[in-house]
Amino acid sequence: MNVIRRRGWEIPDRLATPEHLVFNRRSLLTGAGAVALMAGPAAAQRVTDLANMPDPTADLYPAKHNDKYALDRPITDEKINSNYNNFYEFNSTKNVAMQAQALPIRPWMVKIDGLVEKPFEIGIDDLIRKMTLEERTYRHRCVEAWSMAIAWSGFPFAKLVELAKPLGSAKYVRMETFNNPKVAPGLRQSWYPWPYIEGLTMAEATNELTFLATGAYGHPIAKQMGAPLRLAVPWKYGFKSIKSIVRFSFVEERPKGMWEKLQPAEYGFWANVNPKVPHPRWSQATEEVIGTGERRPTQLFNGYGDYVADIYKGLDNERLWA
Ligand SMILES: Nc1nc2c(c(=O)[nH]1)N[C@H]1C(S)=C(S)[C@@H](COP(=O)(O)O)O[C@H]1N2
Ligand SMILES: [Mo]
Repeated sequence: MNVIRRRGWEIPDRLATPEHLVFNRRSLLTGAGAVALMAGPAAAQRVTDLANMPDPTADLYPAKHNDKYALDRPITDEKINSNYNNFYEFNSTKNVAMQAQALPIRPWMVKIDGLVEKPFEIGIDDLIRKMTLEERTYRHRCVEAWSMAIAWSGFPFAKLVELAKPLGSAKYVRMETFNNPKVAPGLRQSWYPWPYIEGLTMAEATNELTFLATGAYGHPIAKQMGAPLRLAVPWKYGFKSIKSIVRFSFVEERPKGMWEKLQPAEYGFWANVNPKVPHPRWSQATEEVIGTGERRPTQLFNGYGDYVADIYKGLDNERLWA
């Protein structure tokens, strides 16, 4: 007999599909949306409790480690990493961890559309269970000249492309973050051109380094780090690694990211790391390694040139670096 061991919090199979029906009920009862409307320390405690609510995919972590992408430095301490984040949907300081707990991450539908054989929507748990999760360590470099090293869990973006079945006419993937001003106050600040959008060429999207993270530090990814699904492109400045993705569209035209719309002279489409090309307002030559007090020289393509330099051959007329 096939005995399936189930932890107390796991939902029985008969309830597991369709995902959105199960979780709708749950989110009505305990949803972070409701919590966000409460105030005071009790609400803060509830928010923390919700953040610690068991994740339906928790059994998949820690994922098998892939040691191909070894680091030249220690992994950034998890406490430091999860308390120094950029997530402008919540606020524009690095101190967003607490506020980000108000984001409800179930149900979470991911839409795949545009130039594909057949557009579809898929629940995040169904999507994750179609993939084989692995763990990889990457270094990331923010355009603001700080860096971190992280152990992500997730799957190669190329696997999502396989699932999406794009048409030959697709040249770019456009990604979009959730846009619910009720849970994320930054989204009410109308001077930002929300929603957060980012884009990659098909060659970038299918490069072996391009990774969709569902976890970090051996468990499901924290909300402030972009739960439940976040991009990781370590050779580009941090703003390309879009968080909390709800939609992947395969398109012919180059997508314009939120930062590019806001400030095109400073933030372009390519945004590959290059220590020799300064940001209009500061040098990119070195980086502060968060949590260590150390400054290090920044490397071309953030040190990942062996994997990605070929993508950019023949693109000399493009502004590849910022
Ligand atoms: N949706 C969304 N994605 C985002 C951001 C954001 O504000 N909103 N900030 C970006 C920037 S500038 C960086 S450096 C990284 C930060 O990721 P971390 O907080 O996990 O270190 O997320 C990127 N992805
Ligand atoms: Mo960044």
